Amino acid sequence: MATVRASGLSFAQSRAETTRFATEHRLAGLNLLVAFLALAVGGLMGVLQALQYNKINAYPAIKPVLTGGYYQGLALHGVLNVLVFTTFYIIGWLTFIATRSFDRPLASRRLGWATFGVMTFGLLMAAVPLLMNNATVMFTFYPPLKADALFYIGLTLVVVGTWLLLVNLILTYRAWRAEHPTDRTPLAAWMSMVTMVMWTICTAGVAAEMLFMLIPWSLGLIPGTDPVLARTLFWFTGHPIVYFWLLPAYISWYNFVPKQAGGKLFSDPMARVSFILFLVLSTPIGLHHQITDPGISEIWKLVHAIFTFGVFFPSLLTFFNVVASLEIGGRARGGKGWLAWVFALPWNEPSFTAQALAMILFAFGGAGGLINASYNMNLVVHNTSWISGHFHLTVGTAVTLSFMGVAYWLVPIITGKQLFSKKLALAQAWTWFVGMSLFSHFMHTLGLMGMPRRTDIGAAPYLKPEWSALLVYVGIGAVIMFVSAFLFYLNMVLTLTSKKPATDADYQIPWSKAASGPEDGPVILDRWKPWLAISVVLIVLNYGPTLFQLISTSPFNIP
Ligand code: HEM
Ligand SMILES: [Cu+2]
Repeated sequence: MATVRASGLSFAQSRAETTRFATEHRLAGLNLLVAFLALAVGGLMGVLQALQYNKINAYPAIKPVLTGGYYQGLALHGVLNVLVFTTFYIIGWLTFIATRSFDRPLASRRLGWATFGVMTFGLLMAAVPLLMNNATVMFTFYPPLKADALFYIGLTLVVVGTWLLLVNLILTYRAWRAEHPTDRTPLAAWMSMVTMVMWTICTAGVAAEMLFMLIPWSLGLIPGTDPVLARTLFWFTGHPIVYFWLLPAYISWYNFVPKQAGGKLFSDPMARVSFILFLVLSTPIGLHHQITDPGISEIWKLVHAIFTFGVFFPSLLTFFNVVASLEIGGRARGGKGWLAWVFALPWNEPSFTAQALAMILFAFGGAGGLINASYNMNLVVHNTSWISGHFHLTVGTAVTLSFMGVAYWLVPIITGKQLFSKKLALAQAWTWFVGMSLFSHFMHTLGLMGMPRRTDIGAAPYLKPEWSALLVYVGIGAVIMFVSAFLFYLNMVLTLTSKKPATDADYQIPWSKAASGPEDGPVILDRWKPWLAISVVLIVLNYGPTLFQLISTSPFNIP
C-alpha cells in the first residue's frame, strides 16, 4: 500500500530507476529546456519595458531582430512567459512526477514524443509571425486586433499537444489501476491528472474561439468577428489557466517541500479536497474578467464574482496545509515558539528557500486578488498597473520562482550532473524576492494612482511627475530581477557543462510522507465521475445563458 513513495533508495537503486525512466526524464528535460529558453527571451523584454518606463529606450539596440518596439516586446513578454514557459514546464514536470509517482513509465512513449513534437511544431509556427511583428496582439489576442493565421494555428497546436498528455496519463492510470484495484491513487499522480483534466475542460473555450472565429477570420474565410463573444470564450479558458499554472506549483508544495523542510505533509485528504474544489470551481467564474464588458448581464457577472470567492477557499486550504507541514518540519528540526520555528527551516537549501519565498509573495498576491475579484473594487484597479503588480506576484513569482526552485533538484536527476553552486542558487532566490517585492509594490501603488497598464508610459504625453518618481523603483526592482535571472541561467549552464556527476543524495526525489495519509479520507475523494459531473453542470449553469445569448445574437460583422 505504498501510496506515498518513500525516499531513501540506495545509489544503485536510484541509478536503476533513472535508467528505467530514461525516456520520461528526457521528455521532461526537453520540455524544461524549451520553457527556460522562452523565459530568457520573455524576461529580457520585461526589463526593457521597465527601463522604457524610465525613458531609457533600449529598443533600438534590438532593432536588427525585433522591429516592433515596445508593443512587440510586450506581446513577446506575455506570450513567452505565461503561455510558452508555463505550458512547456508544466507538461515536462507532470510527465516526470506522474510517472515516478505511479512508479511506471508512460503507457505510450510514442504518444509522449508526439506530445512534445506537436507542441514544439506549434510553437515554431507561432514564433514566426511573433518575431516578424505580425502577431503583436498581446497574449490575450483579443479581436479586432488581428494576427497572422500562423500565430493562431500554432498556439492551437500547442494546446492540442497538451491534451495528448492527458490521454497518456489516463492510459497510464488505467494500467496502474488494473494492478492496484483497491489502492488510493498516489497523490502526485492524482494531482497531475486533476490538473490536466481541469485544463482540458477549460481549453474548450479558447479552442472554440480559435477554430470558429480567429482562424477562419485571419484566413479571410469569414468577413468579421465579434469582440465580446471572443473575449467570453477567451476568459472561459483565461481564468482557469491561472490554476493550470498554480496547481503544478502546489503539487511541489504538497508533495516535496514538506520533506525538504524536514517534515511531513500535514494532511493528504485535505490536499485532495482542495484540488477537487479547484477542478469544480476554476472554470465557471471567468466572467469576473469582463465586469466592464457591455452586452453581458449584470446578474451573471455577479454570480461569477460570488463563485470567485468560492475558489479562494481551496487556496486557503492549501495555505493552511502547507504552513502546517512547514511547522512540522521546523519543529522536527528543533524549532520552538509560536513562530520562531520558521528560523529552524533549512534556509541554506536553495530549492526550499526559493519555494518558501515564492509562498510568502504569493500570500500578498492572493490578498490583492480578493480586491480584483470584488465587483466594485475591480473598477478602481481595472487595466491599471495594479494588475501587472498583482500577477507578477502570482504567476511571475509563486509559479516562476517555485519552478526554478524545483529545477534545482530536478535538473541534477534528469541530467546526472551535480548542481553547479548552491550559493549562486540561494543568491538567485533572494534577489528575485527582493527585486519582485520592489517592482510589485510600486506597480500596485502606481495603479492606484491611475497609471494604465499595457502602455508605453515612457512615451506617453500624460506621464505624470509623481508617477516618474515611483517608476524609478520599478526600474530598480526590474534590474535586480534581471540579475536574479542571470544567476539562474549561469548556474544552469555551468551545471549542464560541468563534469561533476550527481551524487547519491542528488538522485533522491524528495517525496514527502503524510502525517494523515490518503486512507484517512473517504473513498469518494478517489472517484472521478461525481466531480466531473459537478464540474460540467456548474459550467453549463454559469455560462450557458450568456453564451447562448451571445452566440444567437452575434452578427459576426465587426471588421
Ligand atoms: C525580469 C523580470 C520581469 C520584469 C522586469 C517584468 C516587467 C513587466 C512590465 C513592466 C510589465 C507591464 C507592461 C505594460 O503593461 O505595458 C509586464 C507585463 C507582464 N508580465 Fe512581466 N516582467 C518580468 C517577469 C515576468 C514573468 C516571470 C512573468 C510570468 C511568468 C511575467 C508575465 C507578465 C505578463 C503576463 C504581463 C502582461 C502582458 C500584457 O499586458 O499583455 N513577467 N512585465
Ligand atoms: Cu480570473
